Amino acid sequence: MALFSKLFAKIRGESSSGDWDEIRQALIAADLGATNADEIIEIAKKAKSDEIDMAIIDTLTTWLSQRDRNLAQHLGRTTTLMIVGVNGTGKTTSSAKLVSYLKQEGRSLILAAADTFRAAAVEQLQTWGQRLDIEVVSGVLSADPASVAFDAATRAGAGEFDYLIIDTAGRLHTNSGLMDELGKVRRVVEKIMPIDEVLLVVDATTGQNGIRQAKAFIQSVAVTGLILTKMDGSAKGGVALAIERETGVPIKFIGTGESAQDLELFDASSYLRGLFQDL
Ligand SMILES: Nc1nc2c(ncn2[C@@H]2O[C@H](COP(=O)(O)OP(=O)(O)O)[C@@H](O)[C@H]2O)c(=O)[nH]1
Ligand SMILES: [Mg+2]
Repeated sequence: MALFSKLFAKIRGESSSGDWDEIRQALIAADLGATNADEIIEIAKKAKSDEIDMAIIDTLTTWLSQRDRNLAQHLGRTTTLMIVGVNGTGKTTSSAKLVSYLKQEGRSLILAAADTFRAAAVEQLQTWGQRLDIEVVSGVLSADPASVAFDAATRAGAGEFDYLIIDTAGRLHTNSGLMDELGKVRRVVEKIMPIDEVLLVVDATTGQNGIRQAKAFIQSVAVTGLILTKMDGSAKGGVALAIERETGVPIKFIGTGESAQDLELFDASSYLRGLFQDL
């Protein structure tokens, strides 16, 4: 990512080309956001030349979420994860990736296909279920998503599964009817068992727009963590910093491709180090 390499080249006098404005543009182009880019440049200008790296790292560290990045895990009962977000961000794929990740950790799982709006959505999750050898609870087309989630929770509770993952339909935060529906799914499941995580899936390639969506989403749903997808398609490392600063919600995983293995735990310190590589 080397987001800050250009900045350091200038600060160290290694680059004659490029003025502050050019550096600012580079930071903004990396999806850091204009305000954040300006703050970084102010810090760089003010710090002593041999202390600039540390000054910037200190600041960036305070921008990252301080909340727990570990995925919830409850021994002795099923841990339930609800996957939410805007259409096409990668919710269904991320659900499958979480299955793959948790299976490798030795956990037993069950999936709920609570995106009942499109037949293709249910089929997509069922195909993943077959590939990963995991039971998928689904309803008829246009079934009430809450009833599918309820059935899945009932099944999970009876079957001693470690995890239940509920994949939901894409929705815009501006559609209050659909946002209310998420609340209903939650209430119905919680008649049987608590929902331990609400994971919001955000497409990293949508940059500042994705951040705006996330902010609005987080205001109406109690999101506990983020999955930042399509990081393979985005060389713009700034979005992870910007989204955590804006929302305070920790990124728990990043998606790095379309296959079930393309999921990584978000490691904040190696992410920060990556921004400073290739100097
Ligand atoms: N390159 C890449 N593609 C992804 C990633 N996650 C999801 N996708 C693709 O994004 C598209 C939408 O994914 P899907 O899971 O159906 O999104 P949903 O509508 O939120 O359920 C599909 O073509 C996925 O293969 C990722 O991390 N990297
Ligand atoms: Mg989907």
